[in-house]
Amino acid sequence: MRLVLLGAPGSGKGTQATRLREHLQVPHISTGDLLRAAVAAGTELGMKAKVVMASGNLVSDDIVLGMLEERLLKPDTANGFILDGYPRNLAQANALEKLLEKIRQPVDVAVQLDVNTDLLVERIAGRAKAEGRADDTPEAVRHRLNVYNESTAPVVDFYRNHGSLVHVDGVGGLDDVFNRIIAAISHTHDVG
Ligand code: B4P
Repeated sequence: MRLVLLGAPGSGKGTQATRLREHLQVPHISTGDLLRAAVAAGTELGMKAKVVMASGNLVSDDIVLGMLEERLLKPDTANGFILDGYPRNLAQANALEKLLEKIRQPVDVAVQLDVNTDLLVERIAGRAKAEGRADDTPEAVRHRLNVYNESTAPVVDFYRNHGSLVHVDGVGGLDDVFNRIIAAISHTHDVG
């Protein structure tokens, strides 16, 4: 199963991807996590990404694609993967399509998690208290939501046009949302 998880910041992508990884037995690849690991390791790429992420902007397409390509080429992706946080704009969507064509692993399904803005802000404020992530400050969150609406929302149409999009209501308990995702993707593969 090759699945792309789409949704605004705070829509539950990372949260649900962790559960889907267990259920589908394929790796969870989060570009946010890859970038945060590079920041924590203090690599040159991490130093560049740190400031951009804290401001709520997108890290440059070249950097993220290079990082993603390296990760997708690891042998554990042979049976599929869950992609979380990528693609975030149309250039990334096109780059991903080319890359996956090259490795003959096209996307099976793109899941868009729908959550209203008030709830997104509330969830991220909760995480800010719990984890203190640098990009969860009110200013950065406002900016991330604007970036999402301008750059990432068109990616939903990209997958709709490819016929691989499913919408899932992301409001509700973690188990409820998870069960909705499983039901929504069950037509693509045997997902148990
Ligand atoms: P990400 O790490 O992708 O962060 P995110 O959009 O906030 O989503 P995340 O997955 O972490 O949160 P979730 O919705 O699960 O990106 C961070 C930054 O990295 C970006 O701003 C950008 O700078 C950079 N970046 C990443 N990918 C990039 C790319 N492709 N190109 C360029 N730059 C890139 O959860 C949020 C909160 O909601 C959590 O506290 C969770 O517990 C809670 N929650 C989730 N589901 C819930 C539910 N059902 N009910 C109640 N709470 C829930």
